[in-house]
Amino acid sequence: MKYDKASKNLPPPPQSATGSDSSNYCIALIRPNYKGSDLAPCLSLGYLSGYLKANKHKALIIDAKLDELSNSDILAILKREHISVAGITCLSAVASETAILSQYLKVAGIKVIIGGVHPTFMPYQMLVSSGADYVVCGEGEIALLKLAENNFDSKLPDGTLIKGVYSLNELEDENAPVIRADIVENLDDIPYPDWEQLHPAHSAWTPPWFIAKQVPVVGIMSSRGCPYSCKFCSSPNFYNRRTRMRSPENVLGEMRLLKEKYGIREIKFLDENMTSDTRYVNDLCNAIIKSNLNLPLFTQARADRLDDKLVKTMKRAGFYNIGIGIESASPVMLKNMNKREDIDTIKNAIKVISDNGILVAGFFVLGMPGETKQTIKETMDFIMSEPLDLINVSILAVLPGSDYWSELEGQYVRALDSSYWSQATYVPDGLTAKYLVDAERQATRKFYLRPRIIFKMLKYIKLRHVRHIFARLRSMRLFGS
Ligand code: B12
Ligand code: SF4
Repeated sequence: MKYDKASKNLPPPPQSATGSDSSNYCIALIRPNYKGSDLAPCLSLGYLSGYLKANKHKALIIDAKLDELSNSDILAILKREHISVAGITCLSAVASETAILSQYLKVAGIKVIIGGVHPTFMPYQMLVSSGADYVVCGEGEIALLKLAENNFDSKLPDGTLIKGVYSLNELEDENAPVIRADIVENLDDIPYPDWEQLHPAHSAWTPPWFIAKQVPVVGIMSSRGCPYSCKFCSSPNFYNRRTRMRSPENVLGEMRLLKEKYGIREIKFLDENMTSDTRYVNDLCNAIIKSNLNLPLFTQARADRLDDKLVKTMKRAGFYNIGIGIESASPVMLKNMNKREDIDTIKNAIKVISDNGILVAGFFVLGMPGETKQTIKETMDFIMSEPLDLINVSILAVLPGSDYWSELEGQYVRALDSSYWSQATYVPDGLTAKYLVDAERQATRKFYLRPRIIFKMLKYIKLRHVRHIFARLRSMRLFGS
């Protein structure tokens, strides 16, 4: 069922509010509203809803960010649909919005369960700040289904607790050990995300950098996890440095569904590190080529997991844009952050992608431990001299779950409010926060304010994204302060 946000003209509530009516939702799965210009379908909620549905439980997805809903709008929907349990998804960047929403729903007597990357790494703090009944640590499919089957109580009839589900009764303080929820080992056993409720063709979805060959564009994932250990990244600790892949047929089935049922015209692979298994990507690309789906594709990959042969196959499959996490052009910095790549490998990957006529996007992070004016200059020179088509330069945000979170403890401000993601909260010795912010702005401006780049970008900008573009450009410090 779909609610109509604009008119608040909600569908009539189900006949029975007792839970016995099979059409009743057992839970609302919610993405809180937050400020920010990038917008992608919330796959977490889609996967959880799809998994519940396949196991005969019905969830209502409420994407408060997409539909610009306030907390009282969310509560109104819950009341009208007679839903008494809310599952909220939470990234660290929305920890405070999540806590406020949870407190609001608790006052109205709603049971609240919070899952996602942030509560996985900060379960105690999340429970305290939000007043939620439970947090779920790790991947949520199995734990949430068990909760649904057990009337949303973590205590099972045999007296044991559902694995990975915690209340304040089990956690004494922030150092209390937690174990993660059980995972579905074979990703093909997880149904496709509940695309019906994610509204994949919605005009508000924005591709990174707002460039697309075709619209509508959405993101999917062919794998979960990454075997590397970059110190600034939280994924290695979330997935325990393991990668699980869906079969090429399974991925292709989802791509076909998105194209044929929902009219999707372009797909972004959101995998942490799509090419970690090059044989797999090769097989997937060959399956895509054979399928004649003809969808433009883009993704992110590690430089050391790309060679000319693979890039050529990726191009034939439809990849027209490949992003690389370059982070820094300084060998010292690459070593410090445990990137396990050298600068020649990175340069070679840029050349291979570019020579094959594919757009190359580079991601850079300034301000990691050891950064100096000299290493920043090396990165800036690199940005201006390499054949990159797009860049994203950001300042290190020390992420819960990343190695730096514990390694740098006491040396950065753990505020996690909205300023955390745009300001320098960790400042390496010898630099200032202002220096980092200025360097970020300067690198972005110098790169983008060139005719070659502007004309190239204009080719890919779609009308439907224009209203988001200025906010994004401001957040990239392309203009404004
Ligand atoms: C798509 C994406 C986005 C999208 C939207 C994400 C969203 N969900 O709202 C956009 C582009 C908007 C985005 C923005 C940002 N992102 Co982002 N993004 C991703 C990406 C590439 C995929 C996320 C995804 O769909 N995963 C697939 C799903 C299935 O996994 P999942 O979300 O973890 O969900 C599972 C569990 O966590 C759990 N779960 C999740 N929610 C719930 C809820 C309940 C009730 C339960 C029981 C369980 C549960 O069950 C799910 C299924 O197993 C990830 C990297 C990655 N590959 O995961 C980064 C990632 C999530 N992003 C990250 C970051 C840092 C950001 C930004 C801060 C970047 C920035 N500086 O602006 C912003 C923050 C935006 C915001 N305010 O929320 C970090 C998060 C780290 C952290 N500690 O929070 C990640 C992990 C990248 C990384 N490795 O560092 N992002
Ligand atoms: S930054 Fe990329 S390669 Fe490094 S650990 Fe994270 S996902 Fe893996």
